[in-house]
Amino acid sequence: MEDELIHVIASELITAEENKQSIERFTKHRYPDLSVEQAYHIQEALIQIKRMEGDTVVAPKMGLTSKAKWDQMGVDKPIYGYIFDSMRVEGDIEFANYIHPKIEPEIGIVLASDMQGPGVTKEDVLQNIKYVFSAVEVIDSRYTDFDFHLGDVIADNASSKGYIFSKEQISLDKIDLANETVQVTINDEIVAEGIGSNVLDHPAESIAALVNMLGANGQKVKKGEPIMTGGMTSAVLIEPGDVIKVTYSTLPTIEVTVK
Ligand code: OOG
Ligand code: MG
Repeated sequence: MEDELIHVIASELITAEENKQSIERFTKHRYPDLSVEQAYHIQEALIQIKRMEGDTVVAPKMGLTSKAKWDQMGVDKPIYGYIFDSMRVEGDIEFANYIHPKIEPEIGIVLASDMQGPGVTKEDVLQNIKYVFSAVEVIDSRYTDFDFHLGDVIADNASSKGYIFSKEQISLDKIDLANETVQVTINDEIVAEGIGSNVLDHPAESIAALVNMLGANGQKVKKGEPIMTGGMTSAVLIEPGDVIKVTYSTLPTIEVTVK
């Protein structure tokens, strides 16, 4: 795929985000053969545009790491994207900033030292965890009705748009990552429930997958980056007025309202 075309697609995604106007997935008519490799080139171009506009990358993130998400989205491979400084949600979730926001409960991990793949295992990651935190991701696909194929969602930076992190840092000896449970309520009604092992059997496996995917491009995962390991449940649409409560078995509870 030519550089110019990569840039055109990245720009269309940025425009959709800025105008809060969803677009048709590229694989539907225009680029039915969009490959994973091409899609990551588009994602890189999109990240570059955001950087040039003055935004800062906070961390990579993993996506599509649980069967719940695969079944919901019709896609069955883990992917990565990036979160930016401007995406941090402070106070309420402002509905007007999004096209059609959904929330996901996630386990976050910070590494103690840099890691580079290939060949990194879950065990390697478990030896190198600085601390764990709880997260709520607010995803907002730029595609109409969240209708996308793998290439589309990779190009779209894995639907990244918002995130809330717990302030407390939990040390690894205080938590059993695979058995950590989560319950999401909206207006006191249970809307989703999950467990850490939903995430590629173990959230540390998700970090290993990230390290190995980035390693294939000669990139590291850096110490200190707050990395979301992927939704533990299917994602839930939210609406103005919703009071969201995400309760974990060990990690800090996160509560937020949609305005
Ligand atoms: C892709 C979002 C991927 C996750 O945690 O699975 C992601 C989507 O479902 O729109 O962030
Ligand atoms: Mg996510």
